[in-house]
Order: sequence, then C-alpha cells, then structure tokens
Amino acid sequence: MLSATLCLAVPSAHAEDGYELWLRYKPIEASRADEYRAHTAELVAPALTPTQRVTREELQRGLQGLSGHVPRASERIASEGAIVVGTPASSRTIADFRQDLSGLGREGYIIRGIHSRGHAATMIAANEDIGALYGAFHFLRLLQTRQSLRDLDIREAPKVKLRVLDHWDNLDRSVERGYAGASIWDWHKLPGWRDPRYTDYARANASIGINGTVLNNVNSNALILTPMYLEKVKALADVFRPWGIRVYLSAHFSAPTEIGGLKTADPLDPEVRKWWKEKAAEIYRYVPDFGGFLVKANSEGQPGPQDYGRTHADGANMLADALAPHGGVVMWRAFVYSHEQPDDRAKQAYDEFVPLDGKFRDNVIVQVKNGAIDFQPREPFHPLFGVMAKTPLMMEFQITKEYLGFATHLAYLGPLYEETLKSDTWAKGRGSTVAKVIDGSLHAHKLTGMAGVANIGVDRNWSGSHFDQANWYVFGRMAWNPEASSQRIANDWVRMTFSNDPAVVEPVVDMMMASREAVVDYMTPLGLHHLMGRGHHYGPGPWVEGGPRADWTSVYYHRADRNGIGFDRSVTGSNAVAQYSPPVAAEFGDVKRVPEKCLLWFHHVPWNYPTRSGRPLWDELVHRYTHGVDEVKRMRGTWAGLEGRVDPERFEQIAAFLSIQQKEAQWWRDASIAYWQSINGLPLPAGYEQPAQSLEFYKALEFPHAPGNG
Ligand code: GCV
Repeated sequence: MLSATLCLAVPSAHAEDGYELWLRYKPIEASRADEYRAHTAELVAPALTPTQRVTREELQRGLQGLSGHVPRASERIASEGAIVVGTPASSRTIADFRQDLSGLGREGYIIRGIHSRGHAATMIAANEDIGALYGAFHFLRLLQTRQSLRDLDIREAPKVKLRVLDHWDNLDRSVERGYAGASIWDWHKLPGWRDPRYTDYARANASIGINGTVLNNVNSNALILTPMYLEKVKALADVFRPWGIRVYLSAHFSAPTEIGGLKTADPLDPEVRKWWKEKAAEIYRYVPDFGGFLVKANSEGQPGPQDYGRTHADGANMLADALAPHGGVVMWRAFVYSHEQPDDRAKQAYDEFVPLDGKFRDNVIVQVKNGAIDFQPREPFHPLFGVMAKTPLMMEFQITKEYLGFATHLAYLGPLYEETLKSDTWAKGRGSTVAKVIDGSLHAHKLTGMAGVANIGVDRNWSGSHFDQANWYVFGRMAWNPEASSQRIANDWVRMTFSNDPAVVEPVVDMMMASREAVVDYMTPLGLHHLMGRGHHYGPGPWVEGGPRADWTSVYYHRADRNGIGFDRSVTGSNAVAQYSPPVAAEFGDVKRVPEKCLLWFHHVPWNYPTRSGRPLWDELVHRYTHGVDEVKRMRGTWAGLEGRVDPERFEQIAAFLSIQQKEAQWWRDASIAYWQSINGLPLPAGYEQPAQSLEFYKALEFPHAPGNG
C-alpha cells in the first residue's frame, strides 16, 4: 500500500498551481498562530490501523503547515493543548471520557473541548476510525478558516449514506464530458504503478466526506469486469481504503455476451443469473469491500433488460441478487428515454419508472438526475423525486460543466444544487423537499445516496480551472448534508483555497454566488433549455434541427415561431406538469403562477407576453441575455481588483479564463438574439446593442475538436 508519507513527498513542482486544492495548509498569520499553537501542542492519536495512520499523518501535515510546528506525539494527555483523536476501542482516553457517540453511526464524530488532569484538550471522537478521520479534517478546517478553538462542541454525522463520484472515464483515458485533461486512472500502468495522485485524490475526497467512486463511464466497456482490469481496480481500491472510499464499477448490461461467451444477457435467464453471481463473487475476491454496480441501461443506445422484453426492475434485481451476499448495491440510473419519438422527453423516466415503484430489491437505489432533461443550467426538479415513495432515490448532479461553459466559465454550482434540494415535492404535504427524499427521512429509507459526475482529470489543478475545484468541494459537503448552505460552503472554500482576508473572501464569495445565475442568463434565460451546439455541446446552437432524433435538437425544446416561444408542458400541451404533486402541478401549470425562471420550460407564450418586470417577453429575454454578459464583466472587474491579494499564478489564469468567459457569454447572447430575431422579426428594444455578427456567421462556426465529446 502506498503510504501517505510518499504523498507528502510529491514535489510541489509549481507554486500555487492548484494541485493542493483546499488542503493547502499555508501558515496562519502571526496574530493567530500563538492561539492555535496553544490548542495543538500535543497529539494523542493511535496509529495501529491504516486509517488511524493517515488520520495522524494528516493532522501532523496540516498542523505543521498551518502553525509551523509538529505537535508532540503522546500516548496520554500530558500537557495543555492536546488533541485526542480516536474511538473508544482505539484510545483509552476517549474510552475513559465516555462521550455519547450514539446516533453517530460509523462515519459521524464529535469535536469537543475537554479537561483532563487540569489540562484543556480537544477531543475528536467517533465510533469507528473513519469517523475520526472525518473529524480530523473538520478540525483542520476550523483552523484553515480561522475559527475559534475555544469551547468546541461539534456533533456531525452524514445524512446520506452513499456519497459518490461518478467518473465518466473510458479505458483509453478519454473522459466523456471531461474538461480537465485525460483520465487520472492510468490503466496501462496499473496495477504496477500506483501514481501518488491516487492518494491525494483519496485525501481530497475524504476531506469532504466522499466515500465512494465509480471508476468508469456509465457508457461502459465490459472489459473492466475481466481479470486483467480487476487487478487494476484492486490496486486503486487498496490505495483508497484507508480513506474510507469504496470502489464501484459501471457494469455493461450485455457483459455476459461480450466477455462471458453467453448467447443472451436476458436477466431472467438462469445462465445469465449464474454468470453475474460468479462475476460478483470474483470481483469480491479482488476487492472485498467492493461497493457495487452503477448501470445505464436502455438509454442512448446502451443495452438493457428491455432488449429482452424485461423491465428495469428485472435487470436491477438480477444484479442486486448477485451482489447481495457480499453486501453490494446497484445504482440503477433513471436517465432513460425510449427509441420512439416521444411527445415530451421530459416525461419518459416517470413513465418507465413509476409503474416499478416498490418492485426493486432492498439493495437497489435508483439514481435520478436533478432535472428531467439533462443537467441544464436550470431545470425544475425531476418529477420522480415526488412520486417513488417505495423506492430509494439517489440524486445525480453533474459536477463537470457540460452545459455551463466547460472549464473556462466561472459557474459555482452550489446554488444549483441547493435550489434543487430545497425544492418542495409536496409528496407528503408542505416541506417534502428533495433533500428529505434524498436523505431518506421523508419515506424512511435506509439506503440513501448522492452522486456527482466528476470534473477531475490529469490537469495539474485537477478540475480544469481553479474555480471548478469549488464544485467538487461543494458537491461533497452537500452530499454529507443536503440541507447545508451553498454560500457558507463557498465561504469555507475561498478561505481554504485563496485567503482568509475579508477583502478577498467577500468579493469572491459574492462572485461565486452570482455566477451560475449569470450563466443561466446568457445561455438559457427564463426556462429555455437544450440550446447548445450539437454533439460536443460547446457554444450556442438554438438553430440545431434535424438528425436522428427530434429530442436531440434545440428546436424541439424552444418551439419558437413567429408568434411565440417555449415548450407547453401544461395541460394544453404535453401535460408533463401532471407528473408533479397537485400543488406543484397547479403552480407550474399556471402561466400566471409559474416561477418566471421556469416560464418557458412549462409554457409557450407570445413574444409580447407581459413579464413580471413589466417588460414584454422579447424585451425581457434581451435584457436577461445582456445582463448575463454584464455580470461576467462585473466578475472580471471584481477579480481585477484582487491583484496582489491572490498569488500571481492563479490570479492570471483566472483573469484569462474570465476574459474567455466574457467573450463566450457575448457569443451566446449575440448568436441567440440573432437567431430569435430571424424567427420573430422583432427589433431590439431601445438601448441594446445589435449582435456583433450575422446569424449565418454564428451558424457556420464548427468545433470538431471540442473537448469531452466521448
Ligand atoms: C454518459 C448526456 C451526456 C452524455 C452522457 C449522458 C448520460 O446525454 O451528453 O455524454 O453519457 O447524458 O448521463 O448518460
């Protein structure tokens, strides 16, 4: 096993290149250093198990970096200012203090100020090692964000059980919808070479509570299930284990025919069932704590049970039966749409899954995207969250920004996550929020989960841009607590990643919090959606039409003509609103009550429809597009004002990326307005600039090598 010591030895080749993420542990100001040193003079932490060892090493690394001294290692509290870490089983001191650890589960912890033999100390106590590790990271965060260490009394446990990153990484190291370089999994060199980056990946994840990783793309390749690759999977699982991270694999439903020599993959066929049972047993011989399978079936050309006239439940349950003896789970995706041309793609997951509610095994969780289309800059919450009471549902968010400007646009996704999680499904009356569905409390489910499609690659800064690290960070924190505030998390992230100087924290948090709404405005204002370039999804493409499927075009979604614009999903249209609980359906289905931010998602209205600002719809659209661009200009100005307060390396790259964002925001605005004008023939409202180029110019742009396109 690679030790964390080796990871410490990874040379920091470039100053402030983003590699250290939010775990920079830079020296604290002299004014606070004495206070913190007094609270961290001694470390009483066992190191008998791998998790205990990495916990102790992380505390040493963090405290050394932050306060410039390594605390004395000690068996028992011997002086003032000790930190005592462990479980009642691993630490006599913790056992002696008899803290109430009930209700914390395996992963929870307390951090509490105590007194022992006249000495003040801080206790980080948990039921199991992994809880103590999470507590140690929390403690370090207190220092990193300059919190007081006096009279601590923190009690934390995750509200969600499976907190998972989904890597859409292929075996050739390309990453579907990845904008941070190649896959970090160097399959060819594994298992012989375990890149130290794997350890740092695990550290970063553990620091925010992520406890699972699906290594390969949901558009999967059955080869991952062959011995050659299982050896490699085992090597990664061994690196991750001390950090509490389990490995999962995306399973290709037709693997029995592709690598098993069978003639069918029918989930009810006894030979197929036997094959999967044996395959599961084989995987557990390599990885005894293997988490289970993620499956994309009968979606976008992937094989699945419907190929054999079976249901999603038949397919999921067959895999669940194979994993059950070993404690594994199936995460079965609800991102499906059928081969027939639908009247409304937004309705399909509901149509296919609601009849199956209650028919899944206990170790199946259905993974549902936040909205019913596909990770758009804004979508109303997915109707499935309000209707599958008998089935555990897992949230799937995208961390990578397929539809929000790839790596160069600053778009902090915390507010997007929060907006979805706070949405009220009304499944059991007011207050039935998506967060309560996800954490299992609404329907008393024990199996709970949240997945994020990772934005990680081999780029030195991991995520393709410095600010995209914040999206990985906020995903982990909100998976731990789906009711957390994205603004507070942004605040922590800025303090840990850039600076605790209020002159940096306040403007940067402000930029972050406004950034997603700016993207919505310059790309898809007022509920518009799915208007991007075909295939690669880079840049505007509201004119996209034709091709193999109507629901892969833009015109299908905006339905603009001379008279109006928007997708009528009310009772006069596709009636998708009927998939929501009656109070929600009544709100979304009424053009006068629908939140304006979702107006054109649910309604087709005339260009002169009066919006709440008093402006007619067309003027309001132009206003929003322009406002989105103005917001980016404002962010650029704010950032420029931080010169000298942020290290030059990161300052310059972020400044450059913001200028790319401004250019592309303008492109989105101008191309969209030019296209809408070609349809509605309307002049721009007074005071707004004409698009810089003709519509033909924008339509002729091609990007055959845009990143992330499979
Ligand atoms: C992994 C969208 C993306 C695809 C992705 C798919 C999915 O369609 O563009 O790249 O495939 O969602 O979530 O399965």
